[in-house]
Parts: sequence; C-alpha cells; structure tokens
Amino acid sequence: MPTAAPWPQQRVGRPPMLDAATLDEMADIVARAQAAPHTMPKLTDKHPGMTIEDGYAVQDRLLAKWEAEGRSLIGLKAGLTSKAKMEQMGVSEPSFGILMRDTLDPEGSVIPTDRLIHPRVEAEIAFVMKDELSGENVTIDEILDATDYIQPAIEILDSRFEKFKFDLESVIADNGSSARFVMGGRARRPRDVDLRTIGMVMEIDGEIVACASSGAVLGHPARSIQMLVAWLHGRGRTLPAGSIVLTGGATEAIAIKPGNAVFARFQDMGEISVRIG
Ligand code: 0L1
Ligand code: MG
Repeated sequence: MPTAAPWPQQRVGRPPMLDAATLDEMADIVARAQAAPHTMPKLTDKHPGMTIEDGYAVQDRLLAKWEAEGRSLIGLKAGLTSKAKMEQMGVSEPSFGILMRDTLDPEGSVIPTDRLIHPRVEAEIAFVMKDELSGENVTIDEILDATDYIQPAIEILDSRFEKFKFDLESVIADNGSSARFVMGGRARRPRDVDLRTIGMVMEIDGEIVACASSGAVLGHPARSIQMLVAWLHGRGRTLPAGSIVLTGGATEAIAIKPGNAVFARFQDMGEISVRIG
C-alpha cells in the first residue's frame, strides 16, 4: 500500500468566528455571484478576521439554500491537493467543497462560458463510492474497498473573486471555485490500476498544456478521500455511499476561452473531451 505523503494538518472542527448574520450575508453574496455571475471582492477584505471554519459555515448555508431551491447534492470535492495547485494559489492546505447534481455535464458536452467569469480546467480522478465511509483514520485499503469505481474527470473551475484575487478562507466560501464537472473515459475498479502512477495529459486545441501523474495528488488520490473523511468526521458527518468525490487536479488549472476544444487523456482509462461554448 502507498505510504502517506507528508502533508500539512488540516484544521478540523473549529467553531465559526463570525456571527450567524454575517455568515448569512456572506452566503447571499456568494450565491448571487454564482447565480448571475459577477465578481465580488474577496470576503476577507470586509472581514479580515474570517477563518477557514467561517468559509465552511458559508458553504453549509449555500448547500441549505440550494437544496431548498430543489437542487441536490451528488458528491464532494477536494481541491488544492497537489503541490502545483497549492503553489499556483499560494496556499498550504487542501480545501473541500460540495458538488451539486446539476453541475455534472456529460462527456462531449459544450460547456457554455457566458455564465462563467474566469473559467479554468483541470484533470482529476473521480471516485464513486459504494459504501459509506466514516472516522478519523480511515485507511487507504478501507477507501479502496468502499469505492465502486474510479473514473476520469475534468473539473471546470470559476473563481468569482475580482481580479482573481483571493485567499483560502474566501475560496472555501466560494465553494472551492466549483462551477461544473465532466466524467467520462473508462471507469475502472480501484484495485485494477496503480492509482499512484496514472498519467494524465491535457490538450487544448490540439496542444498539450499540462501533463501529470495521479500521484501528484497527495502521493495517491485516495489520500484526498482520507483527508475528506477525517474532515467530515470532525463535523460529525460521514461520506455517504453513492457519493462522487473529485480528488483534486494533479496539474495547475488552465484558463479556457470560448471555442476551445479540451481533451484529457488518462493512461489506461480513456479520454474525455469537451468544447467550450
Ligand atoms: O478544485 C480545486 O483545486 C479548488 C481550487 C480553488 C482555487 C481556484 O480557483 O483554483
Ligand atoms: Mg479541482
């Protein structure tokens, strides 16, 4: 089994610092910026004392609001899980976010950008869980046992922050820049591939723009799920059976524009293509 890569400790389970009214107001600001896309200043400009837990408290409010609107949760995302992404964003710990069912697009789709501000793409390994996972110290073996299949994915990120300037607290409140995601290629059982060494090549308009190995994600992408389950545990939650989990981009995210043809090849797992509309 893979050895765990050394990684910063995530800060779990601390209470929010900001009061409920301020968190409600932040959730309204973020929800509006996402629904009728427009930029907003990073949230810490007005509230410099905002913590990472405040960011997650805003996310909880977004989820409650979206569910009340009839949208449903389909899974969770881990982000900033590779050194390339952390360096690109100037942060030192992963983030977690929610994936809504209506943000999943089929392979081969045209992804409209008229509702996106700073769209970027990254190639990821998605896990689809068949069993619930819980606990502070779930092992990689337990994660693989609980996984139905893994599948190639492309995440389309869209930060809503002005001039693309933000910090981790603000990004978490903006649901980790989640915009859309696509799953495709060939699904595989998790033990039928070496999850540490799956090569990924991202092409835009026929030009290679990024290459990576799946091991760039914390040494093994199941480590993202290990951290996610520990983080959920810190909040008295579990990872439900049936969840899709995006484990994080192995490369930095690449900017896209209308007309681009995005193609991601995954070693022994096929490819995904999407067109940017
Ligand atoms: O999926 C992710 O890696 C989250 C990234 C958040 C920051 C960004 O917009 O790139
Ligand atoms: Mg991602």
